[in-house]
Parts: sequence; C-alpha cells; structure tokens
Amino acid sequence: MIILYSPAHARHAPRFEMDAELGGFRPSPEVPARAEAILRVLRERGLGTAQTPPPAPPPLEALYEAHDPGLVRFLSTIRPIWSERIGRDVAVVPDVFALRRLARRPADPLRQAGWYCFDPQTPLLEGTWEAALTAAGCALEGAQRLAAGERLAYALCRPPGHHAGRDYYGGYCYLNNAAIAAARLRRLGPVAVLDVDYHHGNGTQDIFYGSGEVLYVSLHADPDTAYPCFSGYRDETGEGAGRGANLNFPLPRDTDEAGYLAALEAALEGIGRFRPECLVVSLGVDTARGDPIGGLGLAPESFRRLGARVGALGRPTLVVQEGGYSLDLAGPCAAWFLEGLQGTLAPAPPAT
Ligand code: Q9C
Ligand code: ZN
Repeated sequence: MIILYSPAHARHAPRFEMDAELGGFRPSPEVPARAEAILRVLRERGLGTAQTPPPAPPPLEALYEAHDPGLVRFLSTIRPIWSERIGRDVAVVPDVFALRRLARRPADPLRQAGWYCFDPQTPLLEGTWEAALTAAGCALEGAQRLAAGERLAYALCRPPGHHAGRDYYGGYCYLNNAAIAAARLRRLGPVAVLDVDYHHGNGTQDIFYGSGEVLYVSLHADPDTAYPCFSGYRDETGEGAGRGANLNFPLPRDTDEAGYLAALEAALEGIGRFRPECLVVSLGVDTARGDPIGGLGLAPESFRRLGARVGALGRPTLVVQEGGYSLDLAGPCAAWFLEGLQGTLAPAPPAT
C-alpha cells in the first residue's frame, strides 16, 4: 500500500489550545508526534511504503473546488501581516467571532480571523500554511493514484481536514484534505465519503451539502454532547441536488463495538445504494477507548473488523487520516483498520 506522507507536517506544531471543558489553557493534543507515531507503526508492520519524493504542495487552483478563494487567501497570506503587526510568536486566534447577524467581513486581514475561524483551538502559526497545503497535496496525490488505477492509497495527512468548510476553518483543520481529494475523484464518477472520526465532519458536510455527486456519510459522537455541537444531526440530509446525499449517524457516548458495527452496516448500506465509483474514508481513530479527547468503546483490534467491512464495498479507496490523539493508540488503530481494509479490498492471493 502506498503511503502519502510529507515531513512538512512538522512545520505546524501548536503548543497550546483553549478548551474550557478540559481545564482551560492547556497543551494541544494535535502535535507532530501523532503522524510520526502512526508512520512508525505502519512501517513496523510492513503495511506500506511512503512515496519518495514526498507529495508537494499543490497549486492553489486545486483547492477552489472545495474552498472559497477568500478563505484560501486569508490562510495563505495572514502570517506575515500578523507577524509584523502583532508578533511572530503569537498565534493567529480570533478574539471575536462573526455569528449570525454579525455579517460584515472586515477589510483588515487581522480582524478577519473571527470571520473565517470558528473556534479558539486552531492556531495559525508560522509553519501552519505550509503544513496544511502539503497535507492537501498528500490527499490529492492519493486521488491521482486512484485515478491512475490503484485500488488503495493512504494519505497520512496532518493537520487533519474534516472540520474545514467551504469558507471557514476550525477543529484543528485548515484545509479539507478529504474534500479536496473527493472533488478531484468526482471526475471519475460518483464519490462517497465515509467519515468515521469521533467528531462530525461538519466541513465535509458543508462542502458537499448541495451536491448529488458526492455522498457524505458520517458516524460520530452525538453532537448534543460532543464537538462540533452545531451539526451532525440525523435530520441533516442535504439540499437541492444534494437532497438525500448526506447521512448522519450520531452515536451515544457509551457505544461499544457491537453498536458501532451495527451503525456502520446501516452507513454502508446507504453507500451501496449510491453506487459510488470510488470511496474516500476520513479515518479518525479518536473513537478508540482511551483517546484523550474522544473515545467510544472500540479496542485497537476493533478497527480491523471496521476496515474489513469497509473493504467489502469493493470500491477503489483513498483513506485520509483525520483525528486520533493518543500517541500509543493512534498507530495501532490506523494499522488495524488498514490491514482489515486491505484484506477484503485486495485479498492476498491464495498460497500455493
Ligand atoms: N471542549 C479532529 O478530530 N476541541 N478534530 C474540542 C471540546 C476541538 C477535533 C473542544 C476538537 C477537534 C480532526
Ligand atoms: Zn475527531
């Protein structure tokens, strides 16, 4: 299996985040060590090899299928302006948010943070744009691999992407890697995005909400009590041409493996009915029991059974890494998932 990975992810290394629920100002869980831990386990288990040279940052045009040019301009230009006027070591974090009728985008780029960003846990640092753009490049390269005939590719994206919407960012996400790849794959035919991250992928839902060509299906902790709180409910089913092409499966906090697999069956049934040409999996492993910010009742080996069920769909599949914050669990969970997926999607030839 080919792994799309770039060491450029480490240019984005947030140190702190503001999370009142988890005790206020505290160390950020979305750190470079996450990607390194996952890569190490995949290598140890002989699951794949990282492409050399690593994927490059794509041209900005590749982003506009999923994102508003104003968001891309803000993300790609704010740092030098902020560094000069505020300070190089100060993270771009909004101190005021544009909600509902607060609907005038300010001209001053410094004040646009609260226009584009929806939470105080997603700092924009000196190396953030380079890392985010290269992560999108990893996902895009995975999409090209599928377009070229490969059955399976894994984009080890960091920072993650599924909370970034058409014209907003947040939830540790700046560019929506999976959506950018899905937009590329749409040229081949209908695409399904299956999102198994603990959190609802509000950004991916937003980007494809009016599209009948990309089906978005998500299993996640009930937004009544879990981030991102303002989307992910069952009655969000798409609009216009996208009516019926958005399926949310909110899960109770105490969901165990059996409960999870039952919901996954229903999700896969919806995907089967859509008859996609190919599949993008937003693989968050923050559903593992013991994850520091998520955690359902899934053990590392549960992910092998999840992967095997998804592989049985039999469609060319791009797996894009999203969340997963335990440095001990994220690698094994991702490895089990990919192993299960590989087993049913491209079964090993029988021994002779
Ligand atoms: N008090 C991903 O897994 N913090 N993003 C939640 C709740 C943000 C998670 C705060 C969590 C974002 C890709
Ligand atoms: Zn998550």
